[in-house]
This record gives sequence, structure tokens and C-alpha cells, in this order.
Amino acid sequence: MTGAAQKAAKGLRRDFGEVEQLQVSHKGPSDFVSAADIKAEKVLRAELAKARPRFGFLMEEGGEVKGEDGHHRWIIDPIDGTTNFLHGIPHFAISIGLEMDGDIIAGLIFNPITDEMFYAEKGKGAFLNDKRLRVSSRNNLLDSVIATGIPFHGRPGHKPFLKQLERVMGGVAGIRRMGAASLDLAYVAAGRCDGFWEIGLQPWDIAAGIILVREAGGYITEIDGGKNALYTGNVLAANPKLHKQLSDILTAA
Ligand code: 2AM
Ligand code: CA
Repeated sequence: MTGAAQKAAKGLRRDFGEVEQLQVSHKGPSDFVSAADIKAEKVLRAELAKARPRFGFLMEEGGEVKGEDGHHRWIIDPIDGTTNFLHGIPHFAISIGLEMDGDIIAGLIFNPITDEMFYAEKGKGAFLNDKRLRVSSRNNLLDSVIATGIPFHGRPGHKPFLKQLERVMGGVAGIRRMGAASLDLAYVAAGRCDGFWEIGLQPWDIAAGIILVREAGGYITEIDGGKNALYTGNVLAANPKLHKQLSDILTAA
């Protein structure tokens, strides 16, 4: 997984450099970014297939590809935080999760610009580069920094999101909206943020983050505590002391 991510990252670094130049052009860089996205996904798929030829795939661009092995599949987002990438903001990531019989057993989230590689394997802990990760120990919401994401333009969910935001922002030290859900989850695992919630996400935005948060000692569920965050795209992650408090605030009538 690390090898595949490093290889795809090379291309993304080159393309991101190009995008920074394209900001001033009239047409803008969006076609260029779609091409970069597809290229990176092809590299990831080829490298992972070389390592584990029988595993299946679920990819943001390529969709589902069944594997001969009916148990394992890679869940891949070649660029999470596409809007940042497109605007020359160096906050985006390659995200790779490994699912076995419906359970995420390994994950990697790599920001190729800052060179921060977050990874975790079930039962073996979560890491940032070589450092072991642990969620924060803050237990007072008033001291906490909570990350979130705003549903995209044109998608449903702005009204409910504003209600949730209103409830949370009065009771915390600060809210962050950074634009890459995978990195938000990695930041919860690293104790940089104390919690994160978002609605309307896709499995590839979340898969790797699930195992990172868990292996760092955090809780990750749906906002009401439900267990199917990966497929409903409704996610709440936090340290164990704040998870219930956030869930209660977010779901209050
Ligand atoms: P993407 O860049 O791969 O599209 C921003 O809120 C974060 O949410 C990004 O990680 C973005 O992933 C992801 N996202 C995916 N679908 C979304 C949606 N329908 N609304 C908001 N964010 C979405
Ligand atoms: Ca993406």
C-alpha cells in the first residue's frame, strides 16, 4: 500500500505543481485535474493488483471491480479533497482502505505535498510516518477543535448541516472546515482535532480513516451511533470522551 501510494504521489506532485500555474488561465484547471485523478487511480490499481492479484476494488473513478478472492477489496480515492487540489491548496490525500468481509482491516492516507503518511492495520496500531498515533484526551467540549465538511454545492443537506453546525459551534473552541474528509479523520487519529462529523460522504472518503481512528483509540460511527458509517456516509469520529457528547448535541431535536 505504501509503495502504491508513493508511486501515485509522484504524478500528483507533478500535476499539482502544474495546477498552481493554471490558476490564472481562463479555462481553469478542472479538465486537467480530472485527468490527474484518473491517472493516479490507474497507478494505484496497477500497483495494488501486482501485490495482491486476486483482490477486488471499489474506486471513486473506476467503480467496482470484483476480485477472484471474494473476501478482500481495496477501497480507493486517488484524490480526496479535489476542490483543494483544483485551487492549488496543498491539502488533499490519496486514501486506500482494505476491506475484508465487510470489515476495514488496513488503511493509508497520504498527503503527498506535506509528505505525511498516516496508516493503520487492525490490531497493530495507527502511525504517522514512524510515530505511533493516539487520539486526544480532551474531555471538555469547550476546549475542543472539531472538524466538519459542508455538503457540496447542488447536493441536498445544507439545511440540516446548518442546524448541526449551529448546535456544535456554540459549545466548542473552534470548528475547522478543511475540505478533505480522509485527512480530517487522520487528524482525529493524530489528536490534532478532537472530533469530526460530516454527512453525504462516500465509502472511499471514509474507509482508510475508519481503521486509523479505531487503531488510535477513537470511536467512529454514524452521527446517531449507528454502525454503518462506511455505506451511509454519515460519520462521527471523536475521542472516546467526546463521542457521546457530540452525538447527543448533533442529534438533539
Ligand atoms: P472528494 O474531494 O474526493 O470529492 C469535502 O467535504 C470532503 O467530502 C472531501 O473529502 C470530498 O471528497 C468529500 N465528499 C464526497 N462527496 C461529497 C458530497 N456529496 N458532499 C460533500 N463532500 C463530499
Ligand atoms: Ca476524490
